[in-house]
Amino acid sequence: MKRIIKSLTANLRIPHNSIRNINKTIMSRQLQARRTVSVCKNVWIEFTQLAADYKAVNLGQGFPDFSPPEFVQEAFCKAVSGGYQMHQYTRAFGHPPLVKILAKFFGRIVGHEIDPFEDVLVTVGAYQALFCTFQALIDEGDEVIIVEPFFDCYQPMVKMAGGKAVYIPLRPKVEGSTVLSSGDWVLSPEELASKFTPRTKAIVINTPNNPLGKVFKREELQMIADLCIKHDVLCISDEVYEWLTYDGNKHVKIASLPGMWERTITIGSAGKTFSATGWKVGWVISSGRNIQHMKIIHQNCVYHCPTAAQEAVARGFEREYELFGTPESYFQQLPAMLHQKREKLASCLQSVGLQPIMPEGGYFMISDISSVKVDLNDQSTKDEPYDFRFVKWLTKEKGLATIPVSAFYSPEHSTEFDKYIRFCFIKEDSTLNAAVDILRKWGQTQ
Ligand code: IK2
Repeated sequence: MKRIIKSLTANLRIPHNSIRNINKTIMSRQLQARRTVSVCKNVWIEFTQLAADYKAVNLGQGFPDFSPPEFVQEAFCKAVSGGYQMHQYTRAFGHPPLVKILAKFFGRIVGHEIDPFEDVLVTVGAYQALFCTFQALIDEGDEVIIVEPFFDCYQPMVKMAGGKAVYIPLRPKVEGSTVLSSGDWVLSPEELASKFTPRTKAIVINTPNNPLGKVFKREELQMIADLCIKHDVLCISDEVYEWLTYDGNKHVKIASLPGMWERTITIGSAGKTFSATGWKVGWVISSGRNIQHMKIIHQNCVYHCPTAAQEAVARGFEREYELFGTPESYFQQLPAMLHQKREKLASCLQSVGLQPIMPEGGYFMISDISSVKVDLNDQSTKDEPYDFRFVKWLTKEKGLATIPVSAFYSPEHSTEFDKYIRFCFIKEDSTLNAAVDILRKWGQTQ
């Protein structure tokens, strides 16, 4: 290529740099597909790298820094040493033992018979479940209502499908007052109703919510369900933290409400369920009428998911099916363990004036930074939202990594919510203690 450019420039008597520049412009114009423009920034990539660069105590990204329970680890080891089949392709839309137990397990909870081969699709984590859902069901010009704060990938995924995101924020019940529980963040029924138009195709909810920790109550879900039925709209319900609820709060599946099975797409994650985020096993459960379209996206992007991980997750669910509701169930033990970690983090944040919003579920806690006085004089971040600057400062200057909460909001609402940061508490006690030490020391210097 270099030689061709040299000979061309010599013959035409023009500086060969300008040919190279023209060439570069043409290449970049051809290279980037329009759907990827404006969706290139990603909070996980940026802040995970920052935490690593500064070797910070990491309460940023949501993953446990401890191993999954023994029974799923053993199931995984057994799978990989169990013969050639576990190392080869399995059924494209889900390993048969896994789809069977998912159908049996969730059929009992939803109160609706679930067909393992028609109504379930196994995906590469909940991420791919979301991707298949948006690609399969959202068309050019469709409107998708997204409840804020929302897991950040909903926005680019709706955009890449050609849809238009319409946002509605959960707000503290009493404006201006200090609200201490995620349960006090609510939707305005009137505001929500006003977001539905003839172009609305779907609404996306996430319960328990990341980052807020809100667990939607039955009445709140009923209000959403009534609007979905009235306007013939789908509900995409991201329930990856479904087993993690505290203080007697109960996770309710919107698919279980009358008239909602046919129009709800429920998304789950083995990564969150069994504390094994690296396995990347997720699923979508819905009526086969909806799943059939997601299968088309799935077969044309990943085709199938790793067999051994699916086998291990199947064994995990089979065990949990038998132990359901007993103290031996991991779905009881994990929230009990996390409850203690939640208390430890909350009391530390309170003591240093970083007022936490107590999560009813999930494994994140957001905290109000508006009363903390720090000198954010880093010029390189001066055009960024306040919480982005704060988190960068905290990581670089104090060695503690967190996540800015405005990343979970649309551009139109992000400035209203840029005085919060998110802490992840599914961490070893030693990691939480290290974070507590940093916060206490910093508190003493204020
Ligand atoms: N949906 C929600 C609500 C999630 O929180 C996640 C994973 N998030 O973890 C990163 C973080 O918030 O720190 C997913 C979907 C994706 O799940 P999976 O890992 O199964 O793809």
